[in-house]
Amino acid sequence: MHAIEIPRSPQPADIPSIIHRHLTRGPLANRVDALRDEFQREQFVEIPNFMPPEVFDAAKRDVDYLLDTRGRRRDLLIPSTANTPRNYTNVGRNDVKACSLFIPPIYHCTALRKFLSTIAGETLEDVPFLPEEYLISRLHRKGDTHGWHWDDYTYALIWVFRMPPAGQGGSLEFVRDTTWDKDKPEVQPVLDASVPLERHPPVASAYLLKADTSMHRVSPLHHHSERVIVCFSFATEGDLAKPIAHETMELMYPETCEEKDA
Ligand SMILES: O=C(O)CCC(=O)C(=O)O
Ligand SMILES: [Fe+2]
Repeated sequence: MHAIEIPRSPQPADIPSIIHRHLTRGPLANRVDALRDEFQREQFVEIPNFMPPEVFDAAKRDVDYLLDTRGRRRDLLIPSTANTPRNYTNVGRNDVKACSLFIPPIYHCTALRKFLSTIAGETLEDVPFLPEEYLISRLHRKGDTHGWHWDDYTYALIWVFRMPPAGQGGSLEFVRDTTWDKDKPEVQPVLDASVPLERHPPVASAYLLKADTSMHRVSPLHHHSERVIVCFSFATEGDLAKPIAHETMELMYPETCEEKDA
């Protein structure tokens, strides 16, 4: 008789070694060149089974708990992105930092950074503005959307926890190689000149996007449903060398931007 191995919940302190093993010896290890090539071509790449199932499950418990206890509804138009809408519920970085056991160590995991930096072709750094490190977002009502915008920092990694079926909204749409003039944001001219690409990454995948030069949005939900993600932001050396203003964040998360580090 063989003993049955019961998978135990991971401990937060084990996260670096679990991720290191997953990325160097798991199914993603021999896909890194293909992921890099696709990212270099598309400025977007989907990473299937981003984490081992036990890490996904543990992080999902954190995410659901935080949305239940700390989620805040946002319904805003953002002037610096040509008044595009933000309609969703989210949890800001300080609440995630204070209450999530798993998301902060994933953000800071060296093995993950190395993996993503190989795909990006340059080193991914911590963002210097703490409110942008990571946050949770939940679109749930009919019409909920994260409207057209660019990100303040170069790279966004989005980890998908819940997703409506394809064709019902909640998809990423993006137009690569576009620039954000914060004083004169040209959203409509970009849409008039190009057809956005659409992607619908499945639950448990993540995607990496060149988010400062890809105008992007999450398409409005067709019906009441659930789309839950964690967004991690990363800077480049170039970002760190120039002043970056954070007007969108200051409108979206005034409480996180005013608080000191949690
Ligand atoms: O939810 C997504 O897929 C994208 C989120 C995003 O663009 C952002 O948080 O800046
Ligand atoms: Fe974004």
